[in-house]
Amino acid sequence: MERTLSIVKPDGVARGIVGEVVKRLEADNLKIIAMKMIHMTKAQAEGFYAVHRERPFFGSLTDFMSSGPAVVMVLTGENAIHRYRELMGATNFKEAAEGTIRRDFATDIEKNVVHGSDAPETAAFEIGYFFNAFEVNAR
Ligand code: FUP
Repeated sequence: MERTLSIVKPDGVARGIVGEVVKRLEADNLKIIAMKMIHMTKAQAEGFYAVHRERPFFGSLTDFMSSGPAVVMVLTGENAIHRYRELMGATNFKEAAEGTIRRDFATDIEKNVVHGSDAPETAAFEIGYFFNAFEVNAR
């Protein structure tokens, strides 16, 4: 069983598509074992996306991620990291496969509705960034 961190980003929350994202991941048999709504500060968004700090889009991305509430979830399932990224679709919604969350709902390469961890090491960092052990319901 693998774990991954999912975020419904501020654009997804503002547009009322949290339920749609949850419906799709549950329909794919990914299980939610932790979930909460947060509103990141700019500094918290910078910490989360620290790997991108040298990229030209870092300032804009962290402004966006701290612009409103987001829903963070821990998902579990076999091959959960890859399976959730398949549901999300490519970073650039224009390249995302048909039927993916980003293809159906993203409006912009930055405002692309959802985040999902891309590897076991990043998943562990990202889950620990938002949740402590008592908040993750592993039993
Ligand atoms: P992903 O793992 O699909 O979320 O993509 P990345 O980790 O490569 O990028 C993180 C976020 O940075 C993306 F969700 C959107 C944003 N981004 C841009 O705004 N411009 C870019 O050119 C690339 C990424």
